[in-house]
Amino acid sequence: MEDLLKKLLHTVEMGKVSSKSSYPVHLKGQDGSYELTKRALDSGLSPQMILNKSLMPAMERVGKKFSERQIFVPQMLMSAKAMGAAMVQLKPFFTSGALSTRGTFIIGTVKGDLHDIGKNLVSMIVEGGGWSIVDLGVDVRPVRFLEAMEKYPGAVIGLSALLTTTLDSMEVTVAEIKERDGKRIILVGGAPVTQDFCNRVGADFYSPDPQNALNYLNQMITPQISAGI
Ligand code: B1M
Repeated sequence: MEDLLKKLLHTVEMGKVSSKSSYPVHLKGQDGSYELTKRALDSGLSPQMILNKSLMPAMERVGKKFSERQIFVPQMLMSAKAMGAAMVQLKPFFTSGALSTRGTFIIGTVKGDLHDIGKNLVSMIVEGGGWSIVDLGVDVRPVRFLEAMEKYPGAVIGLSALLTTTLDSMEVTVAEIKERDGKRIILVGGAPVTQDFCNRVGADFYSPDPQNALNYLNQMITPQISAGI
């Protein structure tokens, strides 16, 4: 089991998507993250363990190597693709429990930011917790959040950002949403986001990870459920 998790970590770090992909050359013909994740699930490893022991550490390593200029954007992109292929296998495990809709969650990565792996994880886990997801994608201009909030009254809005430079964009988005509807609940997250930032820009909740985001959403509706609303 331990070997399989290590192999998957290495495979994502190297950017090997599936057995058919020819990149990277030294792993040609071998299984990619798509097959290895399936094998890990088939052998009884939990999706959470696969995320914690292989996929997230792989992204950490990729980020570190990028900072140290050992790799460049194309390699980082291939690792992201390998991570995405692994997430395709994990998705049914996170989302299959959703029988009822507790509410609607609009989520997107803010303008200028193309990172979507964290956002997709949050979507999967919140969806698995029984929420309907409206995923606006990446590089989302504030006006698109405003359009979505008109279309889904009462929906909670989630903003993701991975770049320190797009924190400004998140701040503008929060301001525009609050200007349109001061009561609209906004949840913010992503690596450079902090509780201080959340407080400063006037968002309602900061979550460092998907599970906290789901807990917050669920505790928000609990009083309504217990009041029979
Ligand atoms: Co980018 N990148 N990248 N990148 N990239 C980082 C973020 C970076 C830290 C790498 C580094 O230098 N060490 C760095 C940012 C530095 C900074 O701003 N401080 C960086 C940079 C510089 C860049 C470019 C500028 C590089 C360039 O072009 N020169 C460029 C920017 C493009 C753009 O967005 N405009 C760029 C591009 C890319 C790729 C496209 C190649 C690719 C993204 C592909 C994709 O997402 N489809 C990529 C990748 C893969 C990374 C790293 C390696 C991995 C990111 C990731 O997916 N992590 C990243 C380094 C790192 O994170 N260690 C890096 C795994 C993911 C599960 O974690 O997204 O943090 P994360 O999400 C977490 C939490 O943050 C939280 O939950 C998730 C699960 O725990 N969370 C939320 C996230 N959103 C949330 C929302 C919530 C709640 C919680 O509520 C709404």
